[in-house]
Order: sequence, then structure tokens, then C-alpha cells
Amino acid sequence: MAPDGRIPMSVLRNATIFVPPWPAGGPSGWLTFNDGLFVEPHIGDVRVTAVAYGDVDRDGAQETVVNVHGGYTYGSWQLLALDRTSAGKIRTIGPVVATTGQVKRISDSFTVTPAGLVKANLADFLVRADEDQTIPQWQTRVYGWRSSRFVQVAGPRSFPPNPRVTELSVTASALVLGQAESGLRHGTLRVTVTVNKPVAPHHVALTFDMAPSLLREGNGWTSARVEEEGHGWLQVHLDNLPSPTLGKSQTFTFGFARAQSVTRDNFVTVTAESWAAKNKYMVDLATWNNATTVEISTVG
Ligand SMILES: [Ca+2]
Ligand SMILES: [Ca+2]
Repeated sequence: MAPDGRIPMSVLRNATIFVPPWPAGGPSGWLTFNDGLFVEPHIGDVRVTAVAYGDVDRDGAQETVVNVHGGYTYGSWQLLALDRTSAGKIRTIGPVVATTGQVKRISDSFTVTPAGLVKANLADFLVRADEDQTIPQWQTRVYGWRSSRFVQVAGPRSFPPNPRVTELSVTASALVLGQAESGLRHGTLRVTVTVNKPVAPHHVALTFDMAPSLLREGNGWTSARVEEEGHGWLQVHLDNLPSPTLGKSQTFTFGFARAQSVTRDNFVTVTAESWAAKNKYMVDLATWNNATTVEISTVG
């Protein structure tokens, strides 16, 4: 008779379990958990977080499926099927599914069906606890044991593009303030936003960090929203600008003026954000290119 592979969570939390290698790296092999946690100093920690039971190999006895989480704030997950040997030792049948490629998260809400199939809930994006939890797309995929490994037997095999994830960049021309007229120098700044991939925002927002000595003029500032920063500088927000389509750029033009007597604070920083709808920000896959600092120079 097949061994009973139903292992209570209270036992798993203090058991030695073979954890297969993580696609993204991390502690693996025979790990001994202490109160649900294994810590390898300077490398990472691994936790057992949830469990479900069912006869995944159809031998008439139950096995254990456990969710194992590796890493700190961001991390990896894998669902492992466990059994007992005839001697009673916990053995790992194999990974059911692990985070890799498009799959960034495996929920604790997995189940084993009466037919021994594992229904896993997977997400395409990993958000921190303090981020908008509606950003990930979730899918249910079903896995079955097929003689030597688990294979997907039902559910979608890929995620569609996520409407909350984009990658845009911003560049700007130099800001040259011309010869003074009536004590004021005038200049124009051209800011170009490019949507690189994979989804175009509904609209984009620009924020200008600028000295109060820099004055705004012209039509580009209609509907600007101004906040004072702690150190006296201003944050000027344009919350709703038309987004370029995917792969395209859009250039916005902004007029500035400054008193001839001002010679310091010769830069302005422009930051771009993307929005899927009002109150629905988008995640940018590369934030390093979302801001640019423009030097201000004068002629004449
Ligand atoms: Ca079984
Ligand atoms: Ca970006």
C-alpha cells in the first residue's frame, strides 16, 4: 500500500524538505525549516506558506502540495508536491510550477482537485504590499502528474499584455533663454515622451521641478497644478497630456521666462509618468529614463 503523503503544515514548518533549484537562484537542496522559515545568511530566506492535499499521482494515497517562497520583499515561488517514502521520510516528487518567465507570483490559494490536478493561481506582475494590488493579471492554470513530471493540462499558457505595465522615456531640449526684453529673458523647452513597450498609456503626466524664479508662459501650461516643495522650489504638474501610441513619440512645448537679474538655479528636471485611467497609474519597466535634467543657459 502506498504511504500516506498527507503531511500537516505543523510538521512541514519544522521539516527537512528537498527544494529543487529556483529558476532565479536562491537556497535549494535539503533545507531544514524552523517555524516555517529557512535562512541562509547573506543569500536569502525560504518559507513554506500554504498547503493543500490530494492524490496527485493516482496511487490511492494522498500527497502534499506546498507553496514555497524564496526571497525578501521581492522573490520567487514554487509549488512542490511532497510524499513520504515507505520508511516515512519526506520526499519531493517534483515542482508543480515555479515563478519564471512571465509567471512572477504563485498565490497561496491553490487547490488539488478530486482528480489529483493542481489548480494554481499565477500572476504576471509582482507588487509590494504598499503598491496597487490591481496591477497584476491573475490566471488559473491546471497541472497534472505525467509519469515523471508535472505538465500543464488546462488553462491559458501565456499572459496577454498587461494594460497597467508600460515603458516610456522622456527627453528634453536645452532651455536657452534669449536676450532680455523689458528685463525678462524668454525661452522654449521641448519635452519628448516616447512609448517604448509594451502598452501605450491612456495619458501621460509631466512634473517639472523648477526654481520659483523660472516663470511659466504660453499655452503649454494650461491646467498646470503647482505644489511648493519644502526647500522653496516648485513642482509643476501637468496631469493629463495625450500619450503617444506604442513605439511613437510626442513632443510638448513649454514657454519660460526669467528676470534678467537671475543667474542661479540653472536647471529644471522633467519627470514623466504613465496612466491607464484616472487614478490608475501604470508601472514602468525601466524608471531610469523617466526623468531628465535640463540645463538653462542664456544668450546675449
Ligand atoms: Ca498518491
Ligand atoms: Ca521608462
